[in-house]
Amino acid sequence: MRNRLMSVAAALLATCALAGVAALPARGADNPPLRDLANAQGRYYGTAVTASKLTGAYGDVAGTQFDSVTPGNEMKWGSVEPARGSFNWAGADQVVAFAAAHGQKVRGHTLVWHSQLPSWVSSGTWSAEQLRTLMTDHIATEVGRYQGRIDHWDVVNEPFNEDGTRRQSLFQTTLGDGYIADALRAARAADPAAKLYVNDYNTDGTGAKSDAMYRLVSSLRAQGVPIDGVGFQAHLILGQVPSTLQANLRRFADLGLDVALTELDIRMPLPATAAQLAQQKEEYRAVTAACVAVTRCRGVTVWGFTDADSWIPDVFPGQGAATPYDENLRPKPAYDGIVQALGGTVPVPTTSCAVTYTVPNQWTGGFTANVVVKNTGTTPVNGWTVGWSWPAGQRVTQAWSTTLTQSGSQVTAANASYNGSLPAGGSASFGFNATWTGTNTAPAAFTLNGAACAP
Ligand code: 9MR
Repeated sequence: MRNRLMSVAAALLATCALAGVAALPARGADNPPLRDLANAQGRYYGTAVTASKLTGAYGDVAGTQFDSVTPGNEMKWGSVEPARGSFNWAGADQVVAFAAAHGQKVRGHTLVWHSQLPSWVSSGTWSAEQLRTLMTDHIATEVGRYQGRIDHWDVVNEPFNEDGTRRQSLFQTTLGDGYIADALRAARAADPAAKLYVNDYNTDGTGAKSDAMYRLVSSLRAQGVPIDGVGFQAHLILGQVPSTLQANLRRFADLGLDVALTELDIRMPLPATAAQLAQQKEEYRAVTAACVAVTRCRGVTVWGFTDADSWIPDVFPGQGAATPYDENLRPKPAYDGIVQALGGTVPVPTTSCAVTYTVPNQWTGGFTANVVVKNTGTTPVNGWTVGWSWPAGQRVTQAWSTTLTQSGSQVTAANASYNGSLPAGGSASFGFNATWTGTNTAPAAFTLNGAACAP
């Protein structure tokens, strides 16, 4: 049944005085720091740090935004005992003192690892008994030194190959499978309060390597070996975040173990484009949200918070931009993604526009709408998309003077070839037919080129 001509069923005029996004507060400026947002979710948010940089702006961000720090290199065996019996604790001490001064947890990283060993260990010739004693003495010395001051220890790092077999490290080849249990027992003896983890990369989603970790920690638990948690490094690639991440964390948590994302970064080819950084935001959001969704996920650590202090460009030439802050310590879109996953809100960019949405015709099950978008700013807009969300299940069936796409309730109308330019004060119109049921409530707000039309 065709019914009345509706005058202006809904007219929305939104204007704002200032063009573009320049009037917004800087990203992150008006939010609580990540650590507060994370704490409200019962999580920590941490970062790897470089001890020698913990002053000035770098130190400010590290100390205010994060409530856990991991020394990127300073606690590795090669750093703390470069020559046998000759110790250098300066960097490790600095990180632990920084954490104490800023009310932060510390992830101790890492005690037993095939890499960054001092050459006197890696190139020595050892019997099993000799190496086991060296390993357990090393653990006793380092864990003992910081007893009571380290919350989580990555006791064993990267024990697996990609196919789930054991990595043929010095420890594995000399001591056999049992070295992991021995290391965990030595760590427990040296600091009974610290949470003891096994940590690896490419175990973030399900697969052969993750299954191997699952079997390992299940069997350690069954044997009563002291293990508290599993660390998932999460060195990820843009566009390749494992879809099974959350389910994978959950299956480990279901063993009665803590889990944590311990070295998160998301790398991309350089130079980074706005579209890549926007995708990275969504991926940081999703990864952080996976930890929030799993009760026993204790927290997330990013592997360096700034692109200026990331290992990626050195190891993957031509790639980078992997962290939530740029090289000048400005928060990137990824930062907003983390904020959103932790339940915070991010400022919505606004632009100078007015959108009028009228419904001249409505009948049972259908309606016609006209939309006029006006550039109320002082800068010409060349090429536009107008976006809105429909609150009541409406669906477009046909459109004119625009290319219109709908995904769920989300509608995006792009300019046609002939109406794409909006000079200052200029406008364009388009229209469509759509279906409706229940109520035909008009959209509450519109965007122009992704930014809200706001007064
Ligand atoms: O960030 C660390 C970098 O500065 C070192 O050069 C590198 C040497 O291997 O180790 C980096 O940290 C690694 C971490 O200790 C274990 N997981 C992989 C990390 C990136 O290589």
